[in-house]
Amino acid sequence: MTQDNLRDDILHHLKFTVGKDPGHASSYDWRLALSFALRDRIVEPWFASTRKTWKEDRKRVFYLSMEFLIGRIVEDAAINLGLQDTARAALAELGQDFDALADDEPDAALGNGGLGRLAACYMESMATIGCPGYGYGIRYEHGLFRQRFEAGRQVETPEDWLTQRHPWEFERPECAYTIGFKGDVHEVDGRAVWTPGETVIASAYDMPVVGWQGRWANTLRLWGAMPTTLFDLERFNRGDFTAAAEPETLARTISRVLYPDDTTYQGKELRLKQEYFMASAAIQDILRRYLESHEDLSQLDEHVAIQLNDTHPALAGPELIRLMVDEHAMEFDTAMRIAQGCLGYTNHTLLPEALERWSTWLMGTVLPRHMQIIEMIDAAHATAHPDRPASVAIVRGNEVHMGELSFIMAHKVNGVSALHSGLVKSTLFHELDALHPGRIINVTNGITPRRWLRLANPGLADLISETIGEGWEADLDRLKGLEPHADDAGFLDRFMAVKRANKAAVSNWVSATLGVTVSPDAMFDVQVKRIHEYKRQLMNVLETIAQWHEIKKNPGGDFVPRVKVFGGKSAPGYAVAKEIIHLINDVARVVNNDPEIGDRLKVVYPPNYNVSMAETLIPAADLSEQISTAGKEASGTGNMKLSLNGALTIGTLDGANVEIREHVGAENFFLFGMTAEEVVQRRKNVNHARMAIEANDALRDVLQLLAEGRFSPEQPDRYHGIVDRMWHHDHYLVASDFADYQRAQAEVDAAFLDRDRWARMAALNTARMGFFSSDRSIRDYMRDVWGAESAL
Ligand code: GPU
Repeated sequence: MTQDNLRDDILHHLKFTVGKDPGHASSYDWRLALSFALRDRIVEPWFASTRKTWKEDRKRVFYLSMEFLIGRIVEDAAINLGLQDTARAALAELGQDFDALADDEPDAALGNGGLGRLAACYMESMATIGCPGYGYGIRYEHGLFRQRFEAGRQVETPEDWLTQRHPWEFERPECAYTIGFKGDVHEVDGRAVWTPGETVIASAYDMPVVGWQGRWANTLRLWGAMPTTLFDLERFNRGDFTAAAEPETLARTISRVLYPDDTTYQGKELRLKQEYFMASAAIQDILRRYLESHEDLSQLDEHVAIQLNDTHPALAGPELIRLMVDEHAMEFDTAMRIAQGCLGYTNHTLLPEALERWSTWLMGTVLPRHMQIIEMIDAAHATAHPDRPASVAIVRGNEVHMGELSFIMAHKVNGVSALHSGLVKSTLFHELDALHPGRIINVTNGITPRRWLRLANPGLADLISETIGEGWEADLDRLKGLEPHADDAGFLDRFMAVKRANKAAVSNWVSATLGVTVSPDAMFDVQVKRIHEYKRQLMNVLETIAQWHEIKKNPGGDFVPRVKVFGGKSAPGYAVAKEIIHLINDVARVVNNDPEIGDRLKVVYPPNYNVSMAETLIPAADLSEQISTAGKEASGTGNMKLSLNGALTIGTLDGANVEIREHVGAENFFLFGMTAEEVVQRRKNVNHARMAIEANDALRDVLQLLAEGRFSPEQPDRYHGIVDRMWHHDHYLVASDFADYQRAQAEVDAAFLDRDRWARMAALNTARMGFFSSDRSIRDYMRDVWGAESAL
């Protein structure tokens, strides 16, 4: 019955929404028709959820983020609606293959990496739990760039997901707000009046986000920028067509592209405008909705929680105060108290180069009224805390510090792992913490098991359901029920057979797309994440070279066969990260074409790592590389996805690795490297790198090989920069951690040789990862930050 209904609906949409008849429909047309048919089934729960929230006047959560790294939608929606098998069967009747259609969908890549993917997992978990929530972001026309390799170098090309029809969004042109920039501020009857010099329109596009089993659905509202005046008719009539279109072009620029930087900050005017554009549209929308059913704003903080995903949306604070004071005639102090009651701030990094600050000149020019309000916030804080040190001022050294602004505007500030939150308290916001004890808390990140296990790894998901029963997807602690089976040879065989099948699929794909043959029996050793010095892909590739060198010196020796898998993009302007990409590709070329090496070592680096590629690679991983310099990775979330899918981790005591190790057990985790405190101590020795290199023959040989150009014969000096930095500016302590990394890698080899032991360790990883469900994270936020309750 449901299958017949769905089939009929697909046909109906193919004809009346897509405008094609089955005989002439392409797989693109079929995917659209399928998407519309599934979307129809979300609309009812979506309306019901919204009605319930309003009727009961529940506290609502607004999650403000410059990034939502959603990935593909159709399969996720089908799974959460419980319609995947039905859709597969209905499509088969129509001669279509569900998986092929789903694979054809472009990723919604409106984010860079961890921060954006976290926002997407959180939206899905809020919908699963029934937390009344809205996501607010920007509808970028171009998401994260596409990555190609040309002779081993990263080349970026624009991403253009919106050239295809986007069936999951509802355009809401009637829901639009004016966003001002620049201009000046005058006083009229004792009140500030801001007359913007430029204005654009923020226009809403809504996507329903449906939770597990379709019991609840929330809205992700993305803003597109539109011109206030379409074009200059006078210039058009004079024949100056390009100039006539100028206002439109300028306005649309604001939502044109996602900034491709991950954890680095650049003080660009357009970025500031994007941030304010999103924050202002969100706050105007929140206030409009609230005032539809409330007299005034005096109780706003009892009904509204606004979460800042890092400082990028921090102008929401000053914007909220501006609207309350300038438009609603509220006293500044009252407005400040209410805004603080609403706002929460999540910090995602300690890296100084990532901390946002804007010159007072730029802020004062682009947002003159907000600059005044920021100074008022700062002054109010100084008055309330006359003993406060100058170093906590929001405005200092001619810059506006967005971290301090966010901290002072929020009633709760959180880090994203236990270690990170501790460091936020003891280092980054040490002085503010002393003034506001209890404000900083921890909410350890999480991942949605619907996408990262049920969807990505159906073989393992089915095995789990058969073993412990259905329903673990929404109650991930139930994976604990697998523990007793970690001593059951039959279960472990099936567990490893699933892994083997996932590896075989990746091996076929690698051979088809990269032309490299890899054996599914080799260990799949995976490092997938943005390329960054602190994440130390360099250490991994140097160890790869050391391994190659070992085999060359002992060509008849026994080695545990490994496939080193890398995936990830570099920010386009990050020269050092791009050198590392080039090196990985050069090493891959030499190693993979060396007949003496054979299957004992392969290096693969498929280009354009994204959410969809993660869904393919993660279920096939044996080993998860989480090797950042301790104290630098705020949390990591790929570490969780890999461990949940039965990969063992080789990792440092950094970010959430610490908690993963506690949960899966130290005996099921390959630990190495310095602690965060040891890192700080070690750097005080100015000769740390030289001493470590001189004490390690293998590392010295590797650097020598690089210096000689063994991996770049056409340009022997290509890696002199890397070698020089290793000896003299090894800020991320690759050299100092290298020997211990090698020691841990040897232990990994030994464990892998003992297949039964490995299988047991892997299964225990899966069994003990329940804590890292994003459902748990969202419940933490609801209880500790938002004061919100489930409506289910
Ligand atoms: N992160 Br700040 C990003 O992906 N982008 C950013 O701009 C900033 C942080 C990451 C952290 O590096 C990572 O450790 C963390 O797991 C993730 O945010 C989500 O909290």
